[in-house]
Amino acid sequence: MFCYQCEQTAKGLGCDKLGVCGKKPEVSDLQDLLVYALTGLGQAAVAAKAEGVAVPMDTGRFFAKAMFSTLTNVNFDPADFMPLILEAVAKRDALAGLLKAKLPEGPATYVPAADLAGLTAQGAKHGLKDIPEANDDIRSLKHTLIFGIKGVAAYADHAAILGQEDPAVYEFLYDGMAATFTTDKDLGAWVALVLKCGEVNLRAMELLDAANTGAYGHPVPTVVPLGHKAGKAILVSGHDLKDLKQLLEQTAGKGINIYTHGEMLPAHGYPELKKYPHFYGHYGTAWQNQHKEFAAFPGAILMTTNCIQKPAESYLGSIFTTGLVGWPGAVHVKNGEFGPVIAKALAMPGFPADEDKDTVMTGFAHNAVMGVAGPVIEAVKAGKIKHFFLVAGCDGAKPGRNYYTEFVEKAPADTIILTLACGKFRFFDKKLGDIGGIPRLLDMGQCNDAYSAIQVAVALAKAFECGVNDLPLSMILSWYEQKAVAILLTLLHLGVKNIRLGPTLPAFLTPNVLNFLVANYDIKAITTPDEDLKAILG
Ligand code: SF4
Ligand code: SF3
Repeated sequence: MFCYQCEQTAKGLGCDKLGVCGKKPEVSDLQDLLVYALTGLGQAAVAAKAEGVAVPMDTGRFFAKAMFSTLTNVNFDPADFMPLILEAVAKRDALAGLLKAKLPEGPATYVPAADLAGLTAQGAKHGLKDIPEANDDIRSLKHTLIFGIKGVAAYADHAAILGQEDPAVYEFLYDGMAATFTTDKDLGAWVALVLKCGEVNLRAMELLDAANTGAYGHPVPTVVPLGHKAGKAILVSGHDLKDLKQLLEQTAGKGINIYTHGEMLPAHGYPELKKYPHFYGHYGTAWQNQHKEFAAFPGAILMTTNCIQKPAESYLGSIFTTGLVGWPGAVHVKNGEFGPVIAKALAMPGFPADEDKDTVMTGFAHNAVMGVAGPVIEAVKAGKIKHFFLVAGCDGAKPGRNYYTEFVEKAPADTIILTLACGKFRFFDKKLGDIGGIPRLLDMGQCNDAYSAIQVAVALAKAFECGVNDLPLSMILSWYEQKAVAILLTLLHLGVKNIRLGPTLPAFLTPNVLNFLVANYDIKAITTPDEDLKAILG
């Protein structure tokens, strides 16, 4: 195995014996083989386009789903990868059968082994390091593209689940993956392709925004309790709002309260979700604290997407996976078929008594923020708001991530903090007060709601008749997995400069690629909150 797609990669170089995330070599090799098989499907789709043969929409949907299953902390179950590999090859062959051209040797002609052990052995020969490329910098960009595509695929899959699709997004997934096996592009062409991935990700996030708001309404500012009510309980984690909606429907009137965990927190702001009286509050913090927090939860737990960690024995029997998520030994239920989760919750003790704790606010997505754009612009003009910080991105286990807590604590009282994704759990319950009625801490949503932050930045730039880079706005980002890679590429595609990124820079960027980003985008690594605040605010 060799994997360095996420921020916690071993020694900042790569996991080659066992993933720091818990991914075993077998799963890593099978994921590599799935990516290889999908590259072959991508090559067939590119050839089909050249011959004017239409690629079925469901091929794109499958491609996104399969790619998403290789993202960090999604699926750790070797058995789940065999059907995906076989389906990728079957779809490739179905397409190839319609073509006049002969497909090139390699991923497009690969024949899968008959069993899991054989597939694993094949996967060991088709890893990231086996992609044909002699130039280190281009290899770095090829890997960046693959990781960015995993992020795009994740958002495209989420959007497709709610019926929002764009064939142009799927086409890019094919083109991009097929390109990783070409050797005729120079460095400049590779930079352009990686930025194009950011452009396509913006479209995928736009589709997902339309999907979520179309199905459940525009989020509204909402107070979310962090305590609990006496009674049976189910905890829902991950990003998939449809799973949550179906669970809310299926538990109505059953005496079970539903709590969100991690990236599901912003779901409380959606009108069509918040209307359920048994959709009560939020429990716990970010994904890396599962062991402690899940062990103490007295009900069933449902993981709808990333990030799952190895379940502790104490709650292996009460954690359920759905959709693309898998952990060997944890019960998997089909999307929407939550009977076993409900039965488990009813059999478990639940919370013995009410407990009032603090509350937090969410629901400041683009529609809600645009609704107060007038007062915000006035406050900026009057000098009451001096600066906006987008402190956003993933959380993780590294101690260096305290930077983000401290940064928010130290940001002056005349600044506003916009946040999104699970990195917010470092500071989401801080009482930062308000500026003339505008809360200083605005939770815009999940990681994909970076789309909201972009919409707001563009609207502010329009109001002040300047470019986004000229706004009193700084982006302080934390990354962990490949959705964050895709978002970063979107921001670069939009020409956003001066991004501060941490806690460490991606291992897959060579010094030359990094220098290019520094020279063209002034992207920098975080230093200390004091130094960075001083540099930004002068
Ligand atoms: Fe290592 Fe991250 Fe890959 Fe897991 S996903 S194997 S932690 S680089
Ligand atoms: Fe978090 Fe996994 Fe990235 Fe959606 S839940 S942001 S890390």
